[in-house]
Amino acid sequence: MNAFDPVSQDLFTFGLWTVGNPGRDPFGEPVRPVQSPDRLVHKLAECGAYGVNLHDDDLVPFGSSASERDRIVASFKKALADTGMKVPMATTNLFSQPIFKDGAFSSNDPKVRAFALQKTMRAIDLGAELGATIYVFWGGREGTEADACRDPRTAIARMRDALDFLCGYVKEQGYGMRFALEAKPNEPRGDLYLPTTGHMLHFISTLRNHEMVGVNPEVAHETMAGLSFVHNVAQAMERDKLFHIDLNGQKIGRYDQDLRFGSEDQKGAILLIRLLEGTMGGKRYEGPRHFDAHAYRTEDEAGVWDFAKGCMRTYKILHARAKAFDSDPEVMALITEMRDAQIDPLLHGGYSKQKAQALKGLSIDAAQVAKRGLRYERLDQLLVEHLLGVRS
Ligand code: GCO
Ligand code: MN
Ligand code: MN
Repeated sequence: MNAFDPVSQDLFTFGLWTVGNPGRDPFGEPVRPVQSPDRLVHKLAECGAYGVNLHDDDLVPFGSSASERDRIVASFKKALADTGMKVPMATTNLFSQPIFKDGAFSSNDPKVRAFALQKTMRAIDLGAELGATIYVFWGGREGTEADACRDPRTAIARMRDALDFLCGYVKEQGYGMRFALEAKPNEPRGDLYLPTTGHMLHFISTLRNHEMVGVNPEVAHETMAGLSFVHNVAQAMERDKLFHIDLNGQKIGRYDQDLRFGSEDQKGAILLIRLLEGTMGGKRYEGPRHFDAHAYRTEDEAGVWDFAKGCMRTYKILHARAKAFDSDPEVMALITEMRDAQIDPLLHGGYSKQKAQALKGLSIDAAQVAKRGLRYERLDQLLVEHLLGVRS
């Protein structure tokens, strides 16, 4: 066993839809056979994962009878018990079925909105039965191409109605679940409502039960929007709103690639891990490290497990590199917080008349302050050298 081989305590999770992805894309047919959920659980456990997440339809095919559902769920529970695998997160598929072609919660048709609520309540029940404590909402089809079809304010208000209702449902059932909202700027719709984590954070603050709702940011999605993923995650963490995370890899300016974690933008990935693991200081993220990615379409089944192990190993390797970076004395000296006993107290704790007077009275030599070189070239080079493994 190698130090970077994953173990259950690392809290790595995969969606059934990720390692179960048969490689279908808009231009081509599947390239791999579909694996049963039970087999995926066994294989993930062998790879060292902690758990598995699912959409309702990943486990119980859409349209199954009640008895089929119970048989499938019982067999899946046995696979979980046999392997010790957990289901920390569950979600609803509100995008595959034709009824959701123009959205689910935001649809103009009340029947579609009711169907979406019905399907989500049942999927929440399934998640609760499997022990999930996080419930993700990704509005796959909540968007438009023909924007004149509805007032976007109405779409947002409908999504609020749905979430207010479902929070109430979870509370009444006593499930103790928390919701995590996942943003994406586009794909499969031309434009999706609430396109980034920042939009979600504001939307959450308008919900009746905002304390039980946080975010599930995804590397690929913020990168598609051209944003810094680490800044988005940090904004959520700063308010204890990072309830879940979707890790993967993505090139900027592309479709949603969902590549193996760390296969692109390794610098972004190490900065993210410094934040999540707290190697840079501050509170650590304690939730599951979930990979929402899939193997290249070139792969057979063996390649899928290479992919899964790769995601987890890269995470652990980058974690080790992040620790080394943050305990490097030269790095620590470069990023030591500057202190000023006279000024610091004036900058915290909000407004007071005295502070305003004191601030106005300070004499600061702007030209002198501006002269100082900040040595960020050296700092960033150190980060690159740690990343490349030439400094330990
Ligand atoms: C995507 C999304 C999905 C969601 C998943 C769980 O772009 O396809 O990232 O993979 O994360 O549906 O909500
Ligand atoms: Mn995702
Ligand atoms: Mn995605």
